[in-house]
Amino acid sequence: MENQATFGDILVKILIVMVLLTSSTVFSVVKTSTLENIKLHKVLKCGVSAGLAGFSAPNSKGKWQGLDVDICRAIAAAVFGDVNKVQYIALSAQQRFVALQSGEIDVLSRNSTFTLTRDTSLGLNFAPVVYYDGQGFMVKRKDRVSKISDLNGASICIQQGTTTELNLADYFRANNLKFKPVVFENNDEVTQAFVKGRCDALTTDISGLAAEKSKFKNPDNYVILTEIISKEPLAPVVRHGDDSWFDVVKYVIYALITAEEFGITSQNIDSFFKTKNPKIKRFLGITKGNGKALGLDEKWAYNIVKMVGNYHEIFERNVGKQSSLKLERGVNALWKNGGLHYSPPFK
Ligand SMILES: N[C@@H](CCC(=O)N[C@@H](CS)C(=O)NCC(=O)O)C(=O)O
Repeated sequence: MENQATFGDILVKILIVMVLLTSSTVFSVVKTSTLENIKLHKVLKCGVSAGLAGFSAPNSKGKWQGLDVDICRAIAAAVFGDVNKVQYIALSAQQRFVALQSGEIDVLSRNSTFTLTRDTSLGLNFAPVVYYDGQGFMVKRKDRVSKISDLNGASICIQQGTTTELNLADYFRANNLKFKPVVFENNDEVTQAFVKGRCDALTTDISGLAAEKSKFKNPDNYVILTEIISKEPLAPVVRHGDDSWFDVVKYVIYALITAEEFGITSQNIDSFFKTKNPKIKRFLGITKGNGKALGLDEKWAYNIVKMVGNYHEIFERNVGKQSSLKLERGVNALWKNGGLHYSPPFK
């Protein structure tokens, strides 16, 4: 009997602890809702690269610009109807995920590759890809290197805390090639070392190589090799544990793609208010529901496109034809044009 009572007591205690744990989890989720917190503080804290032309860099007036910056602006347009309510926090490759995990930033929009380890062990969630990339190599034209195998035994400059390091080691090992890594913490150091001849080649995402090349005084003295050694799907990132916020960031990106699919741009969006197309009416918030489902104003998608543009506009002005990087749409075209960008339906 005594034993039974003790067992019963333990059971009751376990149940109490379980109830307490469950309710404290519920409370902590409620307390730390990212969207509510952002609305309360009237600012979105967006982690970006310190200076990566085309993706995120302050212009001569100190105003942040680039494809990754436009993602922050689009989120702010959706949440506040105001693209300026963003605080940009410049982060090195090493610092970026800790800043997100610790709550220093609400979202990381910093040319970060979606990988299994980051998605799981680091406790992060990747939003849809905003730029499909791959790792490449830049060399000096005078060195007459035309393919990666010409770099056997070469010294290669790379940035710490990136996917670049492992890709490089994997590729050279798999192809029986030797190399000497020359590693630095930040981008400027890597590029300067390459320019000053401390290494024979510079390796990173092709977009990063194009960004650095666009800043050189004599870009024609440098060549980006055509071979690509990895997949680098670059995507914004949020912390595990707040699905609603993850949804908001996801659908902001999908809204950019959907707008391009519908042919809606920042310039022509107002002409769509007369549309009879039920899908477009839902997208613009004329037919209500999508805003409420996300915890946003019904005009959230309208505000994004009106204030920031659709994916095509963002791509072209920052990294495409209208920019100094001059990158092709390539795999970054819409699915219906042979590319990879695809949005689920807005219904
Ligand atoms: N996509 C890769 C590389 C990201 C990365 O940090 N690349 C460097 C070289 S392009 C960079 O953005 N540097 C800019 C900076 O440190 O401000 C990753 O997620 O690890």
